[in-house]
Formats: sequence, C-alpha cells, structure tokens
Amino acid sequence: IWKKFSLGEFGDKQEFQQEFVRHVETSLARSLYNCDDLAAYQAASQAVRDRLVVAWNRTQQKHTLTDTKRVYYLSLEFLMGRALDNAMLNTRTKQYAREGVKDFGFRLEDLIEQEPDAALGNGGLGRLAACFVDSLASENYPGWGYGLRYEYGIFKQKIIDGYQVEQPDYWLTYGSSWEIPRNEISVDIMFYGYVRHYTDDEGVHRRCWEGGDVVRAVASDFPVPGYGTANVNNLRLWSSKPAQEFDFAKFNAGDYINSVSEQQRAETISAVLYPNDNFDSGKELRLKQQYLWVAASLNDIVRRFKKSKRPWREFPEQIAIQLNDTHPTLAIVELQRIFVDLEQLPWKEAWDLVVETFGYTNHTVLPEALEKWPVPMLENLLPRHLEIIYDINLYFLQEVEAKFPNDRELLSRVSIIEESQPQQARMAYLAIIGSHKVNGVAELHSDLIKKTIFKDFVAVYGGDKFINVTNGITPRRWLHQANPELSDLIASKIGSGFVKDLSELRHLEKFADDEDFQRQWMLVKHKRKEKLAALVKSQSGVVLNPDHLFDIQVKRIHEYKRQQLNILGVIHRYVELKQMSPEERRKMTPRVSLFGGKSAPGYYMAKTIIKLINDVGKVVNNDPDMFDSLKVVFVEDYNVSKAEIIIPASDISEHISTAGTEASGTSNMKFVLNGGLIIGTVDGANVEITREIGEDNIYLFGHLADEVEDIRHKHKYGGVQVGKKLQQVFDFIQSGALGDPEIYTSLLHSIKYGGDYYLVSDDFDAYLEAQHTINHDFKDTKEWARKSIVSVSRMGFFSSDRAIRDYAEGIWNVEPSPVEE
Ligand code: 26W
Repeated sequence: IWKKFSLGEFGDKQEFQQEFVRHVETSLARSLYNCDDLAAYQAASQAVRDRLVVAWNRTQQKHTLTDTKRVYYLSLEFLMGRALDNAMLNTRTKQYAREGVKDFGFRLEDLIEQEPDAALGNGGLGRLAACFVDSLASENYPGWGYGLRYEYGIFKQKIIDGYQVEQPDYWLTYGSSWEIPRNEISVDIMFYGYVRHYTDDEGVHRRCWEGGDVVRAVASDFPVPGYGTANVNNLRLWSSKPAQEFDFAKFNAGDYINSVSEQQRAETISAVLYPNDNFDSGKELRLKQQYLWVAASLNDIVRRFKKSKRPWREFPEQIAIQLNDTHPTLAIVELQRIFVDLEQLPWKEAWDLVVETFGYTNHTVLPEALEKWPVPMLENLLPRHLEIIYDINLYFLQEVEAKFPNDRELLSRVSIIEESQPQQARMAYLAIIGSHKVNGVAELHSDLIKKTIFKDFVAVYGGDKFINVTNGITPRRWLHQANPELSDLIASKIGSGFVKDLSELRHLEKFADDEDFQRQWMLVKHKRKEKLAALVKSQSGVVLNPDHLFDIQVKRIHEYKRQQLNILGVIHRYVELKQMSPEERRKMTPRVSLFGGKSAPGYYMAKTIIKLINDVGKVVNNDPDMFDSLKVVFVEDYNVSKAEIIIPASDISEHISTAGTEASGTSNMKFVLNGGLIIGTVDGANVEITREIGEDNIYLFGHLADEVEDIRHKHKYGGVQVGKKLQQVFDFIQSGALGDPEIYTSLLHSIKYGGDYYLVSDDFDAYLEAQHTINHDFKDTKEWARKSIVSVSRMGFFSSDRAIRDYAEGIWNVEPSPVEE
C-alpha cells in the first residue's frame, strides 16, 4: 500500500478522477455539472493534498521513531506563491491530473490560475525561505519552517494615474486547500506582567515572569513535498486567538460587548504582514508578532525534545535553529528563559546550550534595516526578557573586558544596549552573541559584514564564527515549473537529472556551438517572450513585439536597487531616438523596458520612482516615432506567480544596486538560469555568478564597493558632478515633457543637491556604455545564444540544494534522513 502512496502518486488517471469527483461531491458538496474552475481547482488540490498528507505523516513518524537531529528555520516571512503546480510536479502527478480534468472539460492550466498566491513575505528574504523549505524536503533533511499565518499577505498593488495604491490581500477567502488546521496544538503566550522574585526550596534566589495578558497561538500546518523523494516536511504557521472566550469579570459586570471585543484584539497580532522591506519601523505590534511566533515555536520544539526523555545537555545534538535575519532573535532570550526560569538549569550551562543551538543569517548591511527595540518598550511588554538581555550583555562585556582590558570605547561599541535616548537593544548584536555561527548570503556580503558592521565582533570572537553561505534558488519552481519549455529542451540533450542535481547542467556546454540547438534555444525564449507579451497586453493594453530586446528589472522598489538609474537611462535613450531620422532609428536595437515591484507604503522616494516610470511609459508608448523602437511598461502587482511568467522572458535583466548594498540578490540567479543575460554592478551574488559563468557572459559596470565610501565623502564636501548626459535627462524632465516636473523635484534633488547617496551620477555614463554594448551584441543572435547556453550550463552552483547542504555541514551538523519508498 505504501508503495502506491509513497510519492503521493496516483496509480492512473482513473484513480485521480475518483478522488477528484469525491472531493467535488463531498468536500465541496457540489456536482460535476455545477463545478466551475475554482471548485475544480479546489477538488484537484484536495486530491493531491490527501496524498501529500499520507507521505507527510509517514515522514514525521519516521523522524520521531529514529529520533534524528532536526532543523528549524525561523522566518517571519515565507513567500510561497502557488502550491498546486509545484505539488503535482514534485509528486509527479501532473500528467494524470491534466488528463483527468480534461475528461471533465477543464484545462489544468486554468485551474492552476485559480489559486491565490500565498504571499506571506516582502521580497528576497521571504522567497529565500520558500526555496529553502523546498530544498530541505528534496534533500531529505528533517527540517521544519516556523512562521506566522498572516491573514493579509503583502498588499496588492494597483497603479492609478501612475501612482501605487495599496489594497489588502485577504488570501483566505475560499480557505486554503493546503492548510491542515491544528486547533489542538496551541500555546498560551504572555505579554506585559511583572517579574516575581522568590527563593526556592534549596534557598536559591529565582525570578519568574507572571501576571500578564494571555493570547493563544494556534498552529496550522502546510505540507512541503520534496522532489523525487517520499520526504514531506512541515511548515508550521501560528495564528493568534483569544485565550478564553470571554472576560468573565467584565461579563458579570454587564459589559458584554467590550468583554468580547477586547478578546478580539488578540487576533490582530497575526493579522497582517508588515510591508517594509529593508526598513525597521520599531512598532510595538511588530514586537508582539515576533514574540508570539518565537515563543510558540520554542514551546513546540522544547515539548518535542522533552518527549525523547534525553538530558538537557543533548539539546543541541538534537536541535538546530536558524534565525532568518534578526526578526526571531528573541528566540535566544526565550530559550534561555525556559532553561533558567522554568527548567532551573544553571545560567552558564543553559547559555552554552543556547549558543550551540542557534545560527544567525544576516541579509542586509543597510543601517535603516537593522532592528533595534526601545528599552522602555521591551521593559513594558517583556519585562523578564529585558532582564535576561541585560544579563547576557553583562557576561558578554565581562568577556570582552578580559580580552581587551581598558578599552571603554570598544565596550560601548559592542554593547547590546545602545546608549541613546531612549536606550535601544541592538538585535543583530544579540543574535551574534547568542549564536555559534553567523553567516552572510554571498561572498562579497559576508566579507563586507566582517569589515564593517560586525568588525568589532570579529576582533572579539575571531574570524571563524563568521562564515559565508551563498544563497540559492530551487530549480524545481524556477526552471522546471516556471519554464517547462526550456526544461524539456535541456532534458532532450542531457536527461532530466538536473532538476534534482543542478550541477548536471554542465553537460549542456558541449551543445553551445550547435547551431540547430541554438535555434531551438532561441525559439523557447521567443515563446516565453510571447507569453509575457500576452500578459502585458491583457493587463495594460500595451502591445510588445517579442522580437525586440526585453530588458527587465523586477524587485522591490528601493533607492539602493536603483530603478531610478534604469529609468533615467531609458529617458536618455528616448531623447536620443527622438533626435534621429527614421532611417537612423531603424538601425537601433528595438527595446522593451519592463519594470515591476512594490514600494513600501510609506516610502515616498520609491513611490516617486514608480510614478516616473509610469509617466515615461505613457509618453513613450503613445509616441508614434517609438512604435518600432521603444516601449516602457510597469507590470502591476509583481508577485511570485507573475515572476514565473516574467523571469523566463528576459533577454537582459538588471541587477544594478550601488556596490556593497545588495547582500546577494536571488532573481539574478533565476534570470540567468532561464537563459537571460544580465547587466549588473559588482555587488552581491553578481560577483560569484561572474566567476561561474565567465566575465564575457555578463555586462558589469560601475564603481566598486570599496570606492563607495570615498565617493560619498567627495559628494558631501565637493558637491555632486552631474555629467552632460544625465543633465540632458534632468533638463528633459524639467521641461515638463512628462507632465508636472514638480512631482520629480525631490528625486532629482536627492541626486544633484542631496549628496547622491546611491551614486547614480557616478555610474550613469558607465551604465549607458554597458547598455550600448548590449544593443550591439544582441544583433548577433548566434553569439547571443551561445553566451546564453554557456551561462545556463555553469549555473549549477546556485541551486538552493547546494545552499542547504552548506548550512547542514557548516552550521547545523545534520544528516539527511530519507524515508524509504
Ligand atoms: C525590519 C524590517 C526588515 C524587513 C526585511 C529588514 C530587513 C528585511 C530583509 C532582511 C530584507 C531582505 O529581504 N533582504 C534580502 O535578502 C535576500 C535573501 O538573502 C538577498 O538576496 C537580498 O540581497 C537582500 O536584500
């Protein structure tokens, strides 16, 4: 029986249909005659889900029985996207499902489209967590994700009159077929209250937290299937609920309505994802989210450990916990509190276990993104945790003092508590002190954090605590699922093993000069550009020509990512083209510039950049002179499922952050894996991509990370030199050609008179130069195809399977534990 269920596979089409019909008729209480695409999607999902659940149970039982070491990935964001297509591919049930629903008059592709994205994340960090749970499962690691079950994911973006407008993303309207409610798994979480001091039976002075408000965290599980394995892991997300139905004191006092509504407030804790990417807003509700999630997860982890009846000293031999940025750093404090206050372990013994258990991943060096919590807020909300933080800090500073006597400056620099008004707890420092390994997410970034923000800690701990684990992406979603045409073409030459072992792509290189293969390769690209053109047409009415060069920049809108550099470059090209005769214009490489991405709702400058892109689009797309030369499009509401259409369609994608600011980037990897070339700065993982694919296959430009500081200094004291070409663009905007120039004043001033922090003026000419080379190279289709094939064949390193194995060996010390089929 197990054989049949092991991979969630259906024996045949009929078996799938039986399950499908059963769900239509019973779970959905409908009939096949009254079944629309949405209902059919739900029935198909539940049929696939049932099989996953069987394998999921078996996996969990096996891990419990063998009592192997488990990994817990704590992330406040999991940007999963859609589940059905991925689940069918990972369990190899897609063919039966396609044929099965076809007999009932449905197209599987239409059903897949019915699923709302699970958009519980902002950008890179959240999508990385989603790739990592896929790889943990596929590589057979016993690894769970822990996060929050937001009812509202990242907002939906509407563009109205060129401006971003946010709309709530209530993704659970029709429930989620992929969710297993676990109402029986709940943890009561306390906030506020006070610390009681007492002396225990042995005369030891102890402290204990009590008397606060209680909110209940309730679990929901989302099965995570591996590819080509019977292993199905778990993503456990917590919801906040009222701890009791009623406040009886108020109820008895006759204040019934208020007693209910106050309890309802508990639910707001997990209601909505904070939409800030790389920006710390320091709000109390966010701190409540973090504590509820961390406390519930640790309670769960410790409960599971206790069932094994092992002694506490074996805790880190059984459990590894990875902190995805500083958002879960309170977990360090909470575990120490459990050990010392509740389990009554001696401080030092407890602390050694804590440090052995945790690893911390840093994803950003931007100062405005580094989390700090005001001490008064911590004192009020988590009084016992603040005391523990003080103690951790005290012991740490004593250690530093012993190593570097009489260096008061150093002590104040590394103290967890920043001596500001009010005092603030620096969470990155706490995360470093409470973890045995700290990693950056690409080589350049890992080097940079050692030289800059964490320099003093390298002096204290030595360099070995700080390591690099270069990010990766799952080849399942980002090649096999998103681009089946390319996946099939590759498989026709080298077999399909690369989906599981991406390094097998290297066998493709020998076909790079094969002209027939080059033609097929470019044909796939063309098809995917047609598909993107269809999306753009249906959403904005703009018609794109798939023969033109598609230049794409999709990511969160942020000044450091420099969408402004891109759009200013587009304006420059427009001005140039306008000055040409029709004959001259015809000789130029025709281009499509496509943008997509969300701005944080309160980020004025990013919103101005969106408005500028849309205003350029309006002028350019309606200018008959440009019809065969240039189009500019902003794709509304960029998300994971749109990325699956956009990414396979690039000829060129842009990864042009100011050097030293983008920790890694992961879409750069996705674009190259799909045969697009990239224009980029020497930043983040672009550096390693260049090393792997060769510098002839990438268009690099701009100043280097180690020059940035000097240049900023020059800007500050000598002013910013806006070159001739950029000035032309400024003049064009100020002429009113795009509409009211007032709208862009702040954006242009931030460059010309505001110190140009992101070096737009310094990199502008080099950027245009690189684009010029691209225009030239794109005309030689054979050479372009060759570069594209060679690049793809050398991308094996960037699989998230490799990244996960690096974590497993370098930080977690865990082994794969495959479930037999
Ligand atoms: C406290 C507010 C906040 C929210 C999110 C601060 C910081 C974040 C994230 C860490 C920002 C983020 O997503 N960073 C991105 O992480 C990716 C995965 O490692 C990298 O590829 C990106 O370069 C990095 O910007």
